[in-house]
Amino acid sequence: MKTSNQEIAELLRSAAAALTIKKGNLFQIRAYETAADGIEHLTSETKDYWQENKLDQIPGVGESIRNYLDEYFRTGKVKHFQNLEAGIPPVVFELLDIPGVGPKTALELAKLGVKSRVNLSKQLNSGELVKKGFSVKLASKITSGLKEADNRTNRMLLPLAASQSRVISDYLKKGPGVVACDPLGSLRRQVATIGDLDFAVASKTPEKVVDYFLKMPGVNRVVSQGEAKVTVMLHTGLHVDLLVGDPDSYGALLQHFTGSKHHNIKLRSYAQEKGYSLSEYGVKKIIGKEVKSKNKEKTISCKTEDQLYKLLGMQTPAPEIREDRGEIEAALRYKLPDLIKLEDIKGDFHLHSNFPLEPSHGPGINPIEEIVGNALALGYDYVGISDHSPSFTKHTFNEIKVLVITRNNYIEQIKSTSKIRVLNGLEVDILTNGDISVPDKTLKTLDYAIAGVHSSHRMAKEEMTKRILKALSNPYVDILAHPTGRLLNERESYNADWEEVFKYCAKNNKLLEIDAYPNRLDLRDDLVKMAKGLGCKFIIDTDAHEISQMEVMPFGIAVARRGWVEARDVVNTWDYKKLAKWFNLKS
Ligand code: DGT
Ligand code: CA
Ligand code: CA
Repeated sequence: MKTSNQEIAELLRSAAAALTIKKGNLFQIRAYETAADGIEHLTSETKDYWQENKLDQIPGVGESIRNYLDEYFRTGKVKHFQNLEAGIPPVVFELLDIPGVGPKTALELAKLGVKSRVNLSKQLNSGELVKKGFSVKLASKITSGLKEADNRTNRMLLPLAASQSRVISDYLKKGPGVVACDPLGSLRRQVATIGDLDFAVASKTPEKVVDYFLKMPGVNRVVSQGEAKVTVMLHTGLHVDLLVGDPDSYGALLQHFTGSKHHNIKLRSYAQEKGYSLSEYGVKKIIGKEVKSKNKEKTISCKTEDQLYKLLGMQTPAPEIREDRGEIEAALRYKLPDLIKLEDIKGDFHLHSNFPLEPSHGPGINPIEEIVGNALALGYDYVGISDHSPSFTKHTFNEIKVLVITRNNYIEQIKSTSKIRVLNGLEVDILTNGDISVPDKTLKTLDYAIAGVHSSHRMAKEEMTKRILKALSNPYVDILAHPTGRLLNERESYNADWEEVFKYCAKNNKLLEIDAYPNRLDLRDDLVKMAKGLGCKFIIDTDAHEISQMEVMPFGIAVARRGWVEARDVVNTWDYKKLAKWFNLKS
């Protein structure tokens, strides 16, 4: 039975597609899609929720879907879904996964004789589909969609990886003779997506720890096994690597298994020049041309990572920056950056409320007062509300103005009674020609504006660069929202000349947003580092549409740290006075 969250989400999406094709109830279709989204973003497995009788805690899953999920976990199928899908060629469901292919297009492709994804690709390349009457424009859209799908890796997002890893660590820590246990690899480096989980354990009895690990609930099969190391696959399909090492050399094991591979390779060759040999088993002194001896006495004790780096005459780089992007050189000069920490954050600026603004994109679900209350509970000094602006296509400029002014007045009232500073912002759209979806005279009434690309992501690089630069040239735009627009495992980054955009931002005091939402994190760490190098300032915020999502801030901090960002580079670590000056607000 397929039980990963991804697979359950697909099950629901297929049902939604079948309903769409059969012209079913729109609310029901939406309900399946919402449930699929909720499940995809869970930090635990749906099956665990089911086993613990907690399906009702999954956001977006109502009673009827709960019953279907229950039937699925009990019997491996959902009768109702099978009935819905009856009569629809199976290839339709296979094609739905391709960006740009919806249920109706998939059905049309099936009717035109497409047999599989591979066959679709063939018929597109040979021009056969278009000859059969398929739209040229759609054909080209699907061709790029297929390319995008091929590049997808389906790596796990950080929140799920972190919560799975906690369960495994908790288990391992109770193992026989376990002195310490740490999750390492890309999770410790806080990479936005995780391939597999890696654990190190310090113990004098490695065989016993390996045996114990193999008995962990959820282990499906052993992929490979040695005396002190083992790789297993869980029922969810996830791979887990375990390495057990001597507590005296645990620092070397931590260092090795944290990686990254490139960092390790560089560090090892540097160590060699200094006369040391590094490995997961420990640090050894090289005498002459050879590692002096394999026996244990010659191994240099190295209980912590700090000892290892100190031995090599350098600072310990934070795990997040161990990517061979200059950190070894900086560590040798004792010039590592003082990376930003979660505690440095004094407020969140990208938050959506349920204020009736008739917005262009999804509103939030909480009233502004609740968001402000939650910001206070999180210990913030200030909070900015940034609803999507009123829909540009459905309103005249004058109507937009009236809606915004109504909201301004409402927020003014909240400002006057709130215990923390409240800022009145909007998230506005960067239209295809670079114009902003809200007129200047209305933008002027706000404390700040975040501008983002929310449509036509597929523009050519030069055009997109021009579009963004034009938007940023608007004097009332303060922040470039979620640059690159990627959605992890879903949508690729859009193309732009980032160097040009960043130079413009640095020169004109435009902030770059690091959107902490875990499937976005779309100002990627490599771009953050480049922007920082060019002198840009940042704002890290959560893009929360529900107050519990305000807790995703650590993922944004992780990206910032991976991009070498210090607290002083991030405006929402500043005190209100300095911040007010930046945004030209009354202090
Ligand atoms: P992932 O799992 O794809 O998200 O990325 P990582 O970094 O967790 O990679 P993984 O699980 O293959 O290996 C964990 C760590 O083990 C890696 O960060 C560094 C170390 N390592 C793995 N392969 C090599 C290697 O070929 N050479 C060196 N020096 N270290 C390696
Ligand atoms: Ca890994
Ligand atoms: Ca691994």
